[in-house]
Amino acid sequence: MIYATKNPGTMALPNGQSLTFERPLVMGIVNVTPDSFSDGGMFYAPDDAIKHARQLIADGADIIDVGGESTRPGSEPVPIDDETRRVIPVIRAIREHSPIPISIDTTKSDVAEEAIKNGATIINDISALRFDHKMVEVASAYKTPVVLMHMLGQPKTMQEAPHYHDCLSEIRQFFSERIHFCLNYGIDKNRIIIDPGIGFGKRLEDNLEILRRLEEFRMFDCPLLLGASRKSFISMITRDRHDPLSRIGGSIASAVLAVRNGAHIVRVHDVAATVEAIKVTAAIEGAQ
Ligand code: 7PJ
Repeated sequence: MIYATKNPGTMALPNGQSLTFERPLVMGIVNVTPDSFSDGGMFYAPDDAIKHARQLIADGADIIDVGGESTRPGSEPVPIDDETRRVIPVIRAIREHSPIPISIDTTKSDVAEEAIKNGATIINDISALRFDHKMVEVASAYKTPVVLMHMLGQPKTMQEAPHYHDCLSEIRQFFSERIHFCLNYGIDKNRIIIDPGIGFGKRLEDNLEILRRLEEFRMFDCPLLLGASRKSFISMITRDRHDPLSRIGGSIASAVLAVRNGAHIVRVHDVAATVEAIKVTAAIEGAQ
């Protein structure tokens, strides 16, 4: 088992807190979107999203990821004002309730900046700072860690026949380029988290290969984040009726395997079950 403890490290957050990678961290997802495919927009109303966030914190989340733009395959971009209006009340309410680190899942610099001003301390950008050229300036100015996620194409079209010569080496190439980009703009290497982007312009075989060979991404010496929770590749294996709520078993299996293969952070919907699965796996394997 490749535990994060073999390469312990901490990552400073702009508010004086830090993330410590002595054990795998669980990032709980709070969607504030009317069209999120995995929970059917169940948490659209800010009050519901806030309640949900509190539950995830009670369930043992280490980070709360707040997102106001659905990035499911085929989804349309959301105007900046709408996205801001969705996420800010939720971020403020979480911050009033708890000191838990909050990441803002957005590709827009204005949304990220407002989120940071209201208590977010991590930028989670599925475009790896490519879609908005000002994002890198915000990250650099506020000294927030950034999650650089790999995506082939754009959310609207990414699942239309994605193709790779060599998926793993192309993603590694991408990380190398994006890490250099960040360094050139004054972002500290120790504020960079990388994520191969399960489901973002990937075929089933690509997703499986990424999970199987996740360890290879540790060559960058950056914490590794993985998000497989309730994603559609699970249904392709289980051939269920594409009810995302039935993907829990597959999500847990993916999270446990991701940790075993070197992930420092797993991004999940089902925090309680994931925390339990990771603890039990670790105990069996003698890590705690
Ligand atoms: C991811 C994400 C992911 C990171 C989404 C969904 C789609 N951010 N935002 N990694 N996925 N870093 O939750 O299914 O995999 S939105």
